[in-house]
Amino acid sequence: MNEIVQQIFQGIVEGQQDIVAAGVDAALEAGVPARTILDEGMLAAMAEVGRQFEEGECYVPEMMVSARAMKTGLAKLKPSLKQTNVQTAGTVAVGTVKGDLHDMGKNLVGMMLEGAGFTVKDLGVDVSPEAFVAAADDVDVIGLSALLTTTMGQMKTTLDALDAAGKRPKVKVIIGGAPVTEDFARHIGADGYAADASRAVALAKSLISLSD
Ligand code: B12
Repeated sequence: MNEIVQQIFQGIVEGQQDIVAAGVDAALEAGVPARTILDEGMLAAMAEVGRQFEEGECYVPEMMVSARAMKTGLAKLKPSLKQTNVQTAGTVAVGTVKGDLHDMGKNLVGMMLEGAGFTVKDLGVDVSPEAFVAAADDVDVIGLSALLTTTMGQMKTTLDALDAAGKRPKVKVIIGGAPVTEDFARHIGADGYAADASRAVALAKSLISLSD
C-alpha cells in the first residue's frame, strides 16, 4: 500500500482527524487517484474498525471517533469524487431508514450519484416511511440505507408505505448497506440492490433507462 494511503488508513482506525485530513490532501497532491484513497485507505479502515468492534477490541466511542475522522477525509475527497460533472441523469432521494443513524454509506452513495450527474436529495438518517413517501413525488429513484439487522425490516415497512400511498408505480426503490443482500431485496420487492456506491450508480442508471 502507498505510504500516504497507509497513513490515512491508520489515521481513521485511530480516529485522528488531523492526520486523515492532511493525508488526503497529501495523497491528492501526490497524484494518488481518489478511488484508491477511498477504497484502500478509507473504506478498508472502516472495515477494520468494524472487525475490531465485532471482536471486542474497540467500543462505540472509538467507533465514533473513527467515523468522525472518516467524515473529515470524505469531505476533503468529495470534490475529486464528483469531478465528472455530466448533465442530470435523474433525481434520487437517499436516506437511512428509521432507527438507524449510520450515514457514511448513504453519504458516499449520494456523492457518487452526484458525480455521475444525478440530482440528489439527502433525507438524512432515521428517516420515517412517511418522509420517504413525501419525497416520492419529486424523484425517480429512492435509495434506502440500513446498517443494522434490526433496521432492515424498515426497508419493507417503507416499501409497504409507498405502496399504500400509491407511489410504487412511479418510483424505483433501491436498497443497500452492509447487512443487506440481493436476496433480501428480491424478497421485500425492492427494484434493486447494490453492494457499493459505484454499483449503486450503475443500478440507478439502468433503472432510469428502463423506465424511459
Ligand atoms: C461507523 C460505525 C458506527 C458509527 C456510525 C457513524 C455514522 N455517522 O455513520 C456509530 C458509532 C454511531 C455506530 C453506532 C452503532 N453501531 Co455501528 N458501525 C459502524 C461501522 C464500524 C462502519 C459503518 C460504515 O460507515 N462503513 C463505511 C461505509 C462507507 O460503508 P457502508 O455503510 O457499508 O456503505 C456502503 C455499502 O453498504 C453501500 N450502501 C450503503 N447504503 C446504501 C444505500 C443504497 C441505496 C445502496 C444502493 C448502497 C448502499 O454502499 C456504501 C458505499 O460503498 C460498522 C461496521 C461495518 N462493517 O459496517 C458498524 C456496525 C454497522 N454497527 C453496529 C452496531 C451494533 C452499532 C450500534 C447498535 C452499537 C451500539 N451498541 O450502540 C449503534 C447503532 C446506532 C444506530 N441506532 O444506528 C454493527 C451492526 C451489527 C448488526 N448486524 O446489526 C456493525 C456491523 C459493527 C459490528 N461488526 O458489529 N456505528
